[in-house]
Amino acid sequence: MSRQIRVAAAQSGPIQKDEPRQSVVARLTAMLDQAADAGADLVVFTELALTTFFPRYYAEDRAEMDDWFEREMPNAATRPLFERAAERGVGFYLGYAELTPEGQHFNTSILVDKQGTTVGKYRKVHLPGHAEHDPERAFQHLEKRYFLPGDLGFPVWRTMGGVMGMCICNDRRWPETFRVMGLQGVELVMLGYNTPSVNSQKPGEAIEKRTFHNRLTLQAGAYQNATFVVGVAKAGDEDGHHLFGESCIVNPDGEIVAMAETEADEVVVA
Ligand code: CDV
Repeated sequence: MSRQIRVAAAQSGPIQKDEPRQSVVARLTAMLDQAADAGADLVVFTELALTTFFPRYYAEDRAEMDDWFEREMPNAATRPLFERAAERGVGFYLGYAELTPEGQHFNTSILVDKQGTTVGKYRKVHLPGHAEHDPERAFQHLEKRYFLPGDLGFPVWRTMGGVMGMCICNDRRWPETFRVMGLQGVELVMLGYNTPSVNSQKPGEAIEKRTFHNRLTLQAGAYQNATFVVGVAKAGDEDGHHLFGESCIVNPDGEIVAMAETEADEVVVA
């Protein structure tokens, strides 16, 4: 039986430190509308899609960072996105920083179906960076300080006409991420990323090598597991720190079938 799902990669342009959640959600909702107008069934947003990439900032007291986290989902700020998606009959993947009622912090993504019901949750397993301030680096990347490693594994969900999987950014660099989902018959893997254009420990590394590694991991993950992969960036300059774009949709032959051309909010569909 042939099945067709139209998927949109909704790349975010930069989010500055003081941009309120409401404004970010309005940007995401506008992209969701654009995707729905193009006939999309499913929209993939990025990692930590509601805020700037805050792990670049150091706080001695970790509790000072709790404002970047969501205590419930949906919440007052994000409800308009959930409502619009349900109105338009579009599912979505959304990355955000999760603070649980037990006080645990995770780098999380959720999968919401076309009725607006959250059907899946994933918590990032491969946390890059470091836990203590590191003066030797060109800039900080403190994911290991602010997040716990994900405790949900790499499940797949049978929803919206396919077998769906989720992962987040650095996860793409480990083959087992894709393989564990591949062994469960995954057909579409969604991944949001915030990847600095500069290597904080090797500032001379060419951007071409970094974007090559992005495409290499997404394309290999797709081909080796006969799955579609949707990789979605937050791109552009955040507070002087550049993140590369190149959000793309890869088919099970490992070919890129759609790619963003800008470093701004941009929707590409396949
Ligand atoms: N957000 C990330 O996980 N970023 C990493 C960087 C630090 C290498 C990545 O794999 O893109």
